[in-house]
Amino acid sequence: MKVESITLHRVGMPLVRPFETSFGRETERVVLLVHLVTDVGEGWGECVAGKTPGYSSEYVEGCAHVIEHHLAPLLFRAPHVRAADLERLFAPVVGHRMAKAALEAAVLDAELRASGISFAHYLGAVRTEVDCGVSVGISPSIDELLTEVQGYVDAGYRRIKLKIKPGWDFEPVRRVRDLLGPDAALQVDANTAYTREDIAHLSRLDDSGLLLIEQPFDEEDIASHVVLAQAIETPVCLDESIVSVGVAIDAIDRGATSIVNIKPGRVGGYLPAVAIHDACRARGIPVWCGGMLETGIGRAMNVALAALPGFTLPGDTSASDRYYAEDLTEPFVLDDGRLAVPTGPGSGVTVRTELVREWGLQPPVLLTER
Ligand code: SMG
Ligand code: MG
Repeated sequence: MKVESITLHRVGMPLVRPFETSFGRETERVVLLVHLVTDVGEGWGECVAGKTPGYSSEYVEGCAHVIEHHLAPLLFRAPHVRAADLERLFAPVVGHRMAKAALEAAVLDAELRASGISFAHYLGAVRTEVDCGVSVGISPSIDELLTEVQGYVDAGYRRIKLKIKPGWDFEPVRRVRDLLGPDAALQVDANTAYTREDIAHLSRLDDSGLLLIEQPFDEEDIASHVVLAQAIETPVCLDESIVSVGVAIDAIDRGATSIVNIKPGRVGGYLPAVAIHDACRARGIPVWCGGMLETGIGRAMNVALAALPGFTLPGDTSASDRYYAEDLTEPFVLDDGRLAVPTGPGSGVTVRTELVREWGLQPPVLLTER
């Protein structure tokens, strides 16, 4: 297909409650959306970068800049664009995976809508619904944390993930374990808040029977994760570190990670995400689908990805109402702790363009071939 125009929308989405991690507290998500118009139809993609470079070096304005000045021109210049060719087409731009992933999602959406194929079918899904977990932020107090967790248990979530940081680890984790009982699926995510010196301290988490500990150390510090994995019983799972299939294989081979969090935005798109899934599956490494507070646009695609056979653990694929009172698409609603995988062409959801306009933080930017 030929890409005719790309419109960038910056949308402000109020969160139903603040979300606090080891690197900051958010009350609103600023979302960059890309809307592609092609000769065969339209597609939408969501960029997972945050407003600030807190989770990763990428952030909304950086992504918008690299799309406008470096990636969009490559798309406009290509006579025939196919999602499967994008990794090669975008190769002149180093890194910027979240920006590339947003465009890849929009290209895939347009391509699949035009051919009447769903994301799930195209990616290789084997399930019609996926088990859902929920990510619980750092709370002002343990009592408030327990109330929030109980609400998610009542809603039916099949796994709880707690954000941790130094000073907010064993005690909240132990109290949540007591609340949930010994058999409930519970895991923690440190978002790089610890260092190798904390290994003895982190080994105390073994008492809480966790499914895994996610990314305690710096994203570039694979070596310390190897040392941790040898020192504790709790499985180590990498998130931020896994930026490509090559890094995934290296981290697995070195024993740094025995479970992998796959986020399409972090790895450059859904096709690289499938490649990581395949590499993990070939090595007997379970994977699960991470989340970046996606609106229904990204959520629909993530749910399709989470239906692939290697996704054997519940993902951070929670319902729309975990973050948003109103979603930018039809809402994703939990049914017995699961979300249904969309079956319609492309992402299978319809973007509420009136809301995109109404919640726009600035006028949309239209890009065309110059
Ligand atoms: O979408 O439910 C979600 C968010 C899940 O905790 C979550 N994501 O490191 O895994 C992670 C964090 C990063 C989000 S910070 C913006
Ligand atoms: Mg994480």
